[in-house]
Amino acid sequence: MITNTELEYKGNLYPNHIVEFTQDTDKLYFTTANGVVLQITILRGSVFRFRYAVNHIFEPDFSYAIDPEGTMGYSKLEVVENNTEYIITTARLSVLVDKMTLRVQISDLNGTIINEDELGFHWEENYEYGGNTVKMSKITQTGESFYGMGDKAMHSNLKGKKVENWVTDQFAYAKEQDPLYKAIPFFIGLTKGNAYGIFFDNSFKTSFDFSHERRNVTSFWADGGEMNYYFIFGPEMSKVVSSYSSLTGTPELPPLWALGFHQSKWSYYPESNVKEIAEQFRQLRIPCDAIYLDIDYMEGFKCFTWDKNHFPDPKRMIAELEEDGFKTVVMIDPGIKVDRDYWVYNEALENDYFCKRGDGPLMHGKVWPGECNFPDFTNPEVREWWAELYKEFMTELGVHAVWNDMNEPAVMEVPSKTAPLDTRHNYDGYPCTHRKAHNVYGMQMVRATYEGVKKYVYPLRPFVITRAAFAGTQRYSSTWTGDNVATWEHLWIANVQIQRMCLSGYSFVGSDIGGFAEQPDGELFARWIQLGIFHPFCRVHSSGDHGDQEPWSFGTEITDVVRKFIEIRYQLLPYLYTMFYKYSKENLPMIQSLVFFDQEDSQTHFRTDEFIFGEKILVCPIQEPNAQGRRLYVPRGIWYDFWTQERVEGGKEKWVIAELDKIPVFVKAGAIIPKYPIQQYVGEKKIDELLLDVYYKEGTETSEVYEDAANGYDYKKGRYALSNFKLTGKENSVTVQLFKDGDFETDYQTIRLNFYGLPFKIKTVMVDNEEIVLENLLLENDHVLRIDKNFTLLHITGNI
Ligand code: NBV
Repeated sequence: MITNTELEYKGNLYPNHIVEFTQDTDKLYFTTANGVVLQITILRGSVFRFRYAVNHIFEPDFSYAIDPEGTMGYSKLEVVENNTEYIITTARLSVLVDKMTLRVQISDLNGTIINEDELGFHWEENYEYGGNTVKMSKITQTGESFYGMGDKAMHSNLKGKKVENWVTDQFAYAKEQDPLYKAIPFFIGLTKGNAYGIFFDNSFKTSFDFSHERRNVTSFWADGGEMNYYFIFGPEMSKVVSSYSSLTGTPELPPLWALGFHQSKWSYYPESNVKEIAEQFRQLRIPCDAIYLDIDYMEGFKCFTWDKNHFPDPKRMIAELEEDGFKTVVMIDPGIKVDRDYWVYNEALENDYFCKRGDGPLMHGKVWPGECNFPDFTNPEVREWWAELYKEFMTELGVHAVWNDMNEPAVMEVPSKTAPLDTRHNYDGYPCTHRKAHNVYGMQMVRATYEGVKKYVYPLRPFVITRAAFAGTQRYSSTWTGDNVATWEHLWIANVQIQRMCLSGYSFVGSDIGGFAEQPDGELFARWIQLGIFHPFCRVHSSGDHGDQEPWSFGTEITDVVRKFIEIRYQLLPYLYTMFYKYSKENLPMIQSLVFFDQEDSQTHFRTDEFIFGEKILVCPIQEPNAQGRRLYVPRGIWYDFWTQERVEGGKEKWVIAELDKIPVFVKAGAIIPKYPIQQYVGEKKIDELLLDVYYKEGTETSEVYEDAANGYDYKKGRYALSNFKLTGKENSVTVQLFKDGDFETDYQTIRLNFYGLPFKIKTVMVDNEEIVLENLLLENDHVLRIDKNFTLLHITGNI
C-alpha cells in the first residue's frame, strides 16, 4: 500500500513511526506508517543484515558480492518491546529500533554504544532514472577512526575523508584521487577500542562520508538500489575482517609459483625479446617465476589471437620458457574488435552476447583494436562462452595464467571513460542499466576468465589477475593497483593501498613495482622492490616507453640489492604460502596494518608506513631518496632486528639504519619462521631440509607452517602438512612442541633450527624425552641444530 504520509525534509524522505513488527525465524520486519520496511536478518550473534524497503517493496535479493558458500549461524535471539523501542538481543549485541523514527542503535552487551543512526535511513526519489538515492547517516563517536574501502590512495585512517566507489581507469592517478579501479563498499570503524564493520552491498555508485561534511556524522549512500548493509561487530578488528571475508569469500590456494617474483612490461615482444629477458634472469641468478605478455602479443589487439610475425610458434615458446622455469601470463581485455572476419566477434554477435544500449543498438566504444563491442559478462551464458574461449590457450598452447585489463570497462575518447549509463545488462536475470552493473562488470569478466582458466589448466590450479574489482572479486582473482607512477609518493601510495586492500578482504594484491608511468631511478626501483617483496603479489611492470625496468636496468649496485631482496622472498616462500593458507582458510589478511595488529594501542591508529607481513614480521619501507635510515614505530612487545638479531622492545618509536641494501624489518619474539633454500624459480630444487628461524621469547607463542604439493588439488583430499608449533621460553630453557595435521609427505626429512636471542648457552637437548648427544645435533655457532622433522617435543636447557 502506498501512503503519502512520508516525512519530507530538504528533499529527503524519512520513515515515520512503526506500526507493525513481525518475525520470521532469523528475519525481523519493522513496518512504518509511511510504508518503509526494515528487515533485520541475524546471521551471527555479531553479524546483522539491515535492508530497507520503500513503499513496502524490497529489491530482488541478489548479490554478486556475497559468497554462496559462506556459513552463518547464531545461538540466541530475543526480541522484546517497550513503549519507545524494540530491543533485539543476541549472544553478542543488542539492537534498539526506535518506534517513532525507525532509527537503530547497536550496543555490546556491556551497554557500550558501538554504532548508532543519526538521521538513519532516508531517501530521495530519482525521477530521471527511477528508484531512489538511498541514504544512511550515523553518529561518529568521539575519537572514532575509519579504515578499509579498497584501493583508496589516501591516509589509511579515512576520518575526515569523503570517497566514492565507481570503478575507473585512472591512468597515473594522484594521491587523494578518487575513485580508482576498485569498488569495495566496506569500512571498519574503531571506537573506544571496539571495532565494527559496515558492508554496504549495493553495486550502484556508492559514496561514503567519514565526518567530512559534518564533524559528528558518518554517512553513506547509493545512486540507486536498496539500502542494504551488513553490520559486523568485532570487537577485535581481526574478527570484523574475518567475518567480512567469510561473507564475501576468500580465494582457494594459488599455485605456489604465483607467489614468486614476476616480471612484466608493456610489452615484451617479439619472441626473441621475451627469451632475452628470461635468459638474463637465469644468467644473473635473479629468481623469477613468470613473464607477462601485454597486448602486443595479439594480432591487431584482438583477444585470443597471436601476432604470428612476432610470435610464430607460441606453443613452442611457452614450452621452452617453461623448461627454463618460467610461466607465461597473457593479457585479455573485454573489448572485442568489430570485425566480420574475427571469429570471437562473430560468435558473440550471432549469440547476442554483446551489451546493448537502452533503445537496442549495440554498445560500442574505442579501445586498443579500434571500435569494439563489449560482452555482457553479467549474463551467465556469456560467462560460460567466455570461459570456453580459453580452451585453446590453456590446453593447446600451454599458457599458464591470464591477466584481465581494462575491465572497468575502460573506453577511450569519451569523457566518462566507460560505457554509457543506459547500456543494459542481464545482471544474472535481474536486467538493469550500467548504473547498476558498472561496478561489477570487471568482476564478472574475471569470474568468467577464472572459470575457464580453472577448467582448462586442471589438474593444476588457476592463476588470474584483474584490474577492476568489486567486493567479492577476491574469490576469483588476484589484482594489482593499476597505472601508478614512478615517484616516491607512489611508493607511499602502494604501501597504503596494499594494506587497505588486505583490510578490505582482498589480500592477493600488489602494485606495479617501480611504477607504471614514467621512469624510476635505481634508488627508487630498489626501494620499491624492498617493499614489493613483502606484498602478496610481487610483479615489476611498466609502461615500457620510458626505458627498461628490469632488475639489471640500473647498474650492478642496484642489481645486487634487487637480487638480495628477491632471494629473501624466495627463502620466505613457505612463510608466504602459510600466510595464504591462513587467508584462504581462516580469513586472516595476509598483511596487517599496525592498527589491526594492536588496536588497543592508540599509537597505531594513525600509522601508515609500518605493517605486519603475515603475523610475525614487521616491515617498514624507506619512502624517501637518500635515506640512511628512518624513524618508525615498533608495536608493543619484543622484536628482533631481522638483519642484526638485536632484541628490541616495542611500544616506541625508533631510528633504524637502512642504507640502500636494507629496510627496517623486525621479527616478533617467539616466532618460528620457515625458510626454503634460494631457488631460481619455484620447484627448481628439491627441498631437502626446512629451515626454521626460531626467535626466543620468554613466554609462549604459536606459529604454523603449511605445505603441500604446491599445485593441484591433492591438498583438498588431506594431502597437506600443517605444522603447528608452540614455543615456550623460560629463563634457562626453551620448549618447542610440534603438532602435525594432514598426510602430505614433504621431501625433506630433517629440520634445521636456528635459534636467535637465546639468553643462555645450550647445555642439553631432549627430543621426545630422549637426551641427544649435543655433538650430533649442533651445527654452527652453538645455536643451530638439526633434528628429524617428526619430533613432537623439543626441550632445550641452558647455562645462563
Ligand atoms: O595493456 C597496456 C596497459 C597495461 O600495461 C597496464 O598494466 C594496464 O593497467 N593497459 C593498462 C592499457 C593502457 C594504459 C595506458
